[in-house]
Amino acid sequence: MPVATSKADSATVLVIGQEGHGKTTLTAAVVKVLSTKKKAKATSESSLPSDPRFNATEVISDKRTLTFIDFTSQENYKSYAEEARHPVDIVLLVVDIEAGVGDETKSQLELAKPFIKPEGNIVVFLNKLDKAEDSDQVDLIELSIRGFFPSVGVDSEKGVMFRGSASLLLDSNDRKNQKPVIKMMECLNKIPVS
Ligand SMILES: Nc1nc2c(ncn2[C@@H]2O[C@H](COP(=O)(O)OP(=O)(O)OP(=O)(O)O)[C@@H](O)[C@H]2O)c(=O)[nH]1
Ligand SMILES: [Mg+2]
Repeated sequence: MPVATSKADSATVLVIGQEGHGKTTLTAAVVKVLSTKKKAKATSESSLPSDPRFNATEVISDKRTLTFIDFTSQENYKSYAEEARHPVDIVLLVVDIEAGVGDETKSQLELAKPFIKPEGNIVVFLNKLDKAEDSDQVDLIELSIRGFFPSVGVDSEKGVMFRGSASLLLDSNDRKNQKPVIKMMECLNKIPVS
């Protein structure tokens, strides 16, 4: 399998979001989807220095090596973000659409401000779609998240949003559940890194 080797071919993905919104489940869903593809492999070993504040999952494909950083607690995310000296290429915000968004979602994004680029290296996964009442509800949540973007220096129309259910993907092999995560991975493989 050809493996990405140059700097431009690797990207660190900071997985953020409120407690219980599905960050760890989504990371596991990514690993599940890619393990079924011959051109990718996932490993819990990463090139990042080991840090007890997060678990790093490296997803290696012929497109790019993506390292997902999944914090073990909100306090650990806060302390990591406040140091603001870590190489982060993409910010992945996970939002539970049943719980919705509020000031806490805004604070999550504001903590990530040192890593957010005006070009829009933000990707949002609107999770727990199985619990959505209807698509209008999800549209509203998407709009409110976009409303927070200017406070972190990004135009509200930038950033890419996906809608899906990480736990449904983990619990079944229905390809319909995999689609949003596959699309999100395609997006993460294309966002420019410097
Ligand atoms: N219904 C439903 N439940 C989900 C989905 N994704 C995750 N969950 C559940 O939500 C709960 C929290 O998921 P986690 O992945 O642990 O959330 P987290 O953001 O990593 O939580 P912390 O690390 O504690 O902040 C678990 O019980 C998951 O099974 C989903 O798409 N639908
Ligand atoms: Mg977690």
